[in-house]
Amino acid sequence: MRWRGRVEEYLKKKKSDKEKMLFILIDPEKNIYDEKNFEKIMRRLAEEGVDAFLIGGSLGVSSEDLDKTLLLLEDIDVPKILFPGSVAGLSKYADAVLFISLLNSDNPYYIIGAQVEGGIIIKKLGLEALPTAYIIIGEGGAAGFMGKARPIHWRHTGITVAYAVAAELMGMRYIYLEAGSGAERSVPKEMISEVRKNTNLFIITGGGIRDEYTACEALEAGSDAIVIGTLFEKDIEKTLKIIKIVKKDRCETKKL
Ligand code: 1GP
Repeated sequence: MRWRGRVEEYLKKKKSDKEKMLFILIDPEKNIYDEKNFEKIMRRLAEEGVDAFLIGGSLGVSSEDLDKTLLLLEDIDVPKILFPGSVAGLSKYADAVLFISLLNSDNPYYIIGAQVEGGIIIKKLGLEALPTAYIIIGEGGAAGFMGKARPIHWRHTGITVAYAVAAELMGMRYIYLEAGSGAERSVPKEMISEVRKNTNLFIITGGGIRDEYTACEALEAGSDAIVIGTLFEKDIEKTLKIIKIVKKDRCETKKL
C-alpha cells in the first residue's frame, strides 16, 4: 500500500511528462490463473511497464476474491486502483479507487446513490479517491446493462463532449470512456480527440482494445491511459506485446 495517497500525483506527473499510460484490468471473479502463475504473470506485466492495475468487475465480485487478488499483488510495485461495480467492490488492500459516477445512467442510484453509500466506507478505509465521470458508449457491455445506461452512439461525439464538459465543471478530474468489456468496437478516435480538445480531464479509454493499432490510436487521439481487460484474460503474450509497443516503443512500431 505504499502508493496510497500518492496515486493521483503519480498519474499527474506521467501526464505532464507526456507519458502514455496502459492499465490492466483484473476481474477478481474470474479465476483465470492459479495463484503462483498469477503472481508471476503480474510481475512480467509490471516489468514491461504497466502503469497501474485496475481491480474490479460488474458482476459477481466477492470481497473475499477481491482481497485475495489484492494480497497476491501486494509486493508488486505498481499502484492498485479499485474499479468498483458496486459498493461491494471496495477493499482496504488497495491504494486508490476510481470514484465513478455513471453519468449517462437512467437511474440516479448509479449517478449518486451508490456514491453516498460508498463514500463513507472509502473514507473509513483511507483509500485515495479519484473522482471519475464514467460514460458508456456504443455497446456498453455488462457495465452498461448493469448500470442502466443509455449508451451514447458512436457517432454522437457532441453528446459525449457535453457530458465531459459538465463533468469537468462539476469538479471531476477523470473521465472513463467505456465501450464495454469485450466490445466489438472500441471508443472512436474522433470522440476521444474532441473530449481532449474540450477538457483538461485525465482521459481513460477502455473496452474492445485488443491490438496495438487500436491501443495506439486511442492514445494518439488524446487518451492519457488505455485499459486492457479481456485480452489480458485470454492472451498474455499478445498483451505483453501491446504493452511493449505502447511503453517502450511509444507506439512507433505499431502495425499499419
Ligand atoms: C471494461 O474497459 C474495460 O470495463 C476493459 O475492456 O475487457 O474489452 O479490454 P476490455
